[in-house]
Amino acid sequence: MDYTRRVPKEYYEPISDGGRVEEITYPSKVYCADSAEVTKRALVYLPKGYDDNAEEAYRVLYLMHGGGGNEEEFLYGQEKKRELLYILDHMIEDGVLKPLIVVFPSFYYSDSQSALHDIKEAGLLTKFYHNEFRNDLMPLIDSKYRTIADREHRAFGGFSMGAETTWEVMLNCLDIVKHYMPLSGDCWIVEQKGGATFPEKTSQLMREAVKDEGFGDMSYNVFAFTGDKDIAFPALSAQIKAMLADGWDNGSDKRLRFGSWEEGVHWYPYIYEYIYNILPDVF
Ligand code: FER
Repeated sequence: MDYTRRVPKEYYEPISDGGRVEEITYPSKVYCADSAEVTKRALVYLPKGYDDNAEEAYRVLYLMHGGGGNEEEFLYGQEKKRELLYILDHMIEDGVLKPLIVVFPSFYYSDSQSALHDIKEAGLLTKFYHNEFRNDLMPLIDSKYRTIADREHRAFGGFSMGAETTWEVMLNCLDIVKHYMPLSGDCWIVEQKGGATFPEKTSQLMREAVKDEGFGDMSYNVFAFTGDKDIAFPALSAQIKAMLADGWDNGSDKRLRFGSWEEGVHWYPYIYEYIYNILPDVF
């Protein structure tokens, strides 16, 4: 499969009747610390036609921002001209992508301001995020929207610290999510950037985590992508190499694919290119 196509230029411009974005808020807890109650916010992309087809149910992609970001970053980030929203609209309009729901949550919460600039604190939030996903966000999405509510039709992806979140969700939620899209970020189960410092140990601990949760036999589908000039390249590529040597890809029901984009750096416009290329094959 060719994953090196460029997002067509016109995809960065809005279409006249694309999807829409809703805001949701929901009760959650500070799972990484004292379990205090907090209100969280997420944005939900509903594809064109969602309101007309009362019978149709949709697949759901959860997409997590990177360090210092928030639930708006993927859609209304600094690179305003390159909004992912338009790209999704165009892909669906052109039949490249089946209509789907995309949920944009955040691992930060209202009192976690210091974690915006402290990568270690952010790492705690990403490590524990899977609890919020399983207990609070996913049930809400499945009750509020017309979703196909099974693991085959759920994907979780993210950029940088959102990729760290993605790996942690994989280790803890394989029973409810089959597809993963960690983009430009490694798994910090051993330590920060442990994919680079301890690739074999990272793979081994990941395997043990999956086994401990009773997920040892479950199928999965992982698309890990980054750029060859990305600051996450050394960590992610070393981790994937160790995982492949460790048998994480069996070629059929356990799939782990790695992609590296020429000249790609650690920023959203490249992430959009990866999503454009791989999303049609993720589900
Ligand atoms: C990585 C490289 C960089 C990574 C995260 C970062 C989770 C994040 C950097 C930052 O937010 O400053 O491999 O993996």
